Amino acid sequence: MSKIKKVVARQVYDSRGNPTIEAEVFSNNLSASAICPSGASTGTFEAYEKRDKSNKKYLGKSVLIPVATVNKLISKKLKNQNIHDQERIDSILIKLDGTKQKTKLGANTILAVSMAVKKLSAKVKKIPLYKNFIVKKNFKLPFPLMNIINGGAHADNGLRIQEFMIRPDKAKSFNDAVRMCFLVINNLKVLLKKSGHSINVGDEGGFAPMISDNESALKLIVQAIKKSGFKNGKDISICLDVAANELIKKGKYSIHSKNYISVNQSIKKYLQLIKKYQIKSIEDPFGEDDWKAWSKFVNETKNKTQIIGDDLFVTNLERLKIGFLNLSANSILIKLNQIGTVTETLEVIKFSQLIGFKTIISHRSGDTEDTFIADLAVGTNSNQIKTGSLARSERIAKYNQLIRIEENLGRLAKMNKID
Ligand code: 2PG
Ligand code: MG
Repeated sequence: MSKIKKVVARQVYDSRGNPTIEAEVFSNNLSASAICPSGASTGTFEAYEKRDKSNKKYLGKSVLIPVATVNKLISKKLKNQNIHDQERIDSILIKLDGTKQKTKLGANTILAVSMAVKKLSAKVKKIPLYKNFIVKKNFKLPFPLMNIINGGAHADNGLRIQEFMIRPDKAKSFNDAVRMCFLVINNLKVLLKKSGHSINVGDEGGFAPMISDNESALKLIVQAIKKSGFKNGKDISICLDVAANELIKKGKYSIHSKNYISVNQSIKKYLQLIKKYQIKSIEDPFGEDDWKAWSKFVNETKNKTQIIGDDLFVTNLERLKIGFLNLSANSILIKLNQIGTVTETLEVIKFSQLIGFKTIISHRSGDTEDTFIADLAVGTNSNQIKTGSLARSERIAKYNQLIRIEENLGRLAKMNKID
């Protein structure tokens, strides 16, 4: 048995330049570290991200209290625990916190340790990280949901929808999937330049041109897909993350323009967009508490469009069960820091797959060089991964790791299935 010797934490920085926590777990002769990411469009029901609010030196954004919590408290509590007993270690962390949303220690504090434990366990076993989750054989590579235009809280261009993505449905391998997206992104760049738009990128590496209406963005993407020699809706599909939590006022939504309209009118407009632009997947089409609107929408799409709950489910089993009973969605976005431990994340993934919900592993808009989620996607046979554009190293790092995993699997490597 390999025992934990100590845990050390430090403050490092994320892709937005904000402080975040890195934990390093030590056994006798090995160590592994992990860094916690951070969101911008966060759901109310997410686990709590703890920062030193009163530390003016860091504008209240430092994580020196979480760092001290690991160094002084968590390290002692985890000493001599079996590095391979993730469930026990996570339950010690959960108990130590004792609150529903991990407000005492902070989900960021706990998660950095939890992920580092998983990584060290793989290192000790001398296996790649992706082989240390649920799947033991027949590993499948996820389809990338690649972000190509940023709006909403991830850019300052006034676009209502937060993420415009492409999914290379006809890709034969992960390498091929990235190549297909690479072509579309490069063609989109040319189109943007030609039409006088900026090619600057947003938080997740997608372009952030000064376009404020959704349909103009969609039209550009359709053109780029065509220019790349692909069929929209067949070879490559357009997918959206609306992040509608940011666009709600008194039960009405300003998704489709600055005007607030009813749920029914919003659904009608969605259905038109789905048809016109062959949209295959929509994440967070309505607010995090608007269960009825979600159910109505799923029903109206005849369950043919992938409807993903992000802020709705917040990787939380209780909320997922409500969504399942009400048929509010058919897929779930998985973000480790929404719930705070690896064990709880795996429980949610297992349950989702049991009830037939697709699992889509996701980065955060404030991410880091940590590639844990790439391995998690393969190690759970998750159908898709959402990890930004082919720009910004914190996003590319995940794609590159998936390319390495595909190579590591060799002839056994298979893509997941998009139906
Ligand atoms: C989302 C995520 C990631 P954030 O809404 O799905 O793309 O954004 O991390 O800002 O919540
Ligand atoms: Mg989202």
